[in-house]
Amino acid sequence: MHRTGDIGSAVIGTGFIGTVHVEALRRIGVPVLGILEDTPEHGVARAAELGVPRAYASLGELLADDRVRAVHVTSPNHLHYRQVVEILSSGRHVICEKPLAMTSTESADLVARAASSGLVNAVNFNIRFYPLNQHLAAEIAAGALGDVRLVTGHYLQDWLALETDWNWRLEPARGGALRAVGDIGSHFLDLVTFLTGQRVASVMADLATFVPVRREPAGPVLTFSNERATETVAREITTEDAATVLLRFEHGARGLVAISQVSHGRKNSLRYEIDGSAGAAAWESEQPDQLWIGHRERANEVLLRNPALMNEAGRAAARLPGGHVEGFGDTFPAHFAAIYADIAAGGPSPRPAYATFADGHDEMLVGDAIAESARSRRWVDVRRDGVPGVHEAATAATPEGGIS
Ligand code: SOE
Repeated sequence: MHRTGDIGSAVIGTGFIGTVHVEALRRIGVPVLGILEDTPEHGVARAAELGVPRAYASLGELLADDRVRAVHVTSPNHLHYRQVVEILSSGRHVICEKPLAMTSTESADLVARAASSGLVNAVNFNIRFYPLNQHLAAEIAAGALGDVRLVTGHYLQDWLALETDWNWRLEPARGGALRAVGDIGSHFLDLVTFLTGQRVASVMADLATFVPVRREPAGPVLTFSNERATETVAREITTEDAATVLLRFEHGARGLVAISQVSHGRKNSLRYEIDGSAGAAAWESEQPDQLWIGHRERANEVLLRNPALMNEAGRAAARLPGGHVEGFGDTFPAHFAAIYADIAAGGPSPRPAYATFADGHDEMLVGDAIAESARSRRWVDVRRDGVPGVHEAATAATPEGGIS
């Protein structure tokens, strides 16, 4: 058993989310020994800005640093697979951003490699780690809502609402064949699976591209950037701006979710409502310190996040007393504390609260079913039998990997 302070880490990619990783690692006392960027020069500049001791010039150089025991992968999606393969082969624990890979063939391979390595493997579905979500998952498992019947909700953002909004996620070759579904729909689906304990069994999906042509700026653009480029090029868009999906869960629950990156005014709004036979619960990521609890025969309640009023799982994820609002950035130290406890112990625990590669792969399979359903305009079962997804076939057939 190591102390987390003795486990050296490195972070690949220091955009919006990679920076949150670096800050969260510091908050739990894990040394960030270095970073890797797209070019050595960019790496040196970002290491100086973030106060990180070293910028590695390549993944090979990073993995040659024996003090690094865990690597965080926050690079664009198309790099995840090959970087994670190298990291696992070098015997390092790995925390990868979602989606885990570009296709479910890749993600299945990563699951197999991680399992045979015995190393800790995690996917950054951080939303599980809002303390009230940890609390609610344990309450539902203990029967507080009775049998789960209905799961409804949305994940809406507006940062890609305008034709001048641009990001690498819009390009199928870098972001994947599914965009809104892969980037944020995957968070919703992972979260409700975690909360209810039920995986998605079948889907009926409709995908829409409302902005078919966008203006790509001459230079790179950070996620959520407000900068407007003067020189742009027209680009045809084949990935979805929005999706509506009907869901059937494995133990009979039904669901409905709207996913969009073009909803004006919604910055980062994930909302769910879970109706059970004995009660209901609802939560919204833009007011994350409040959990609504619905009753039929007495007044409804609102639980304000408070370690003194939550169960053990909720308390473990909370870092501040009640009334001191915790948010997005606070889910990362809570998430990483759970992952690094396993790293300190030497390997994955039997049922981790964090999402493993197996969970990340499962979201890829649900994505395959969503793509197939939208294309064929019918209900599609999630294939967990190892058959390559239609999503896979689509990516192979068209170099752009586009779906309409
Ligand atoms: C962009 O849509 C994004 O940064 C996602 O990639 C993250 O996973 C989400 O947490 C916030 O929005």
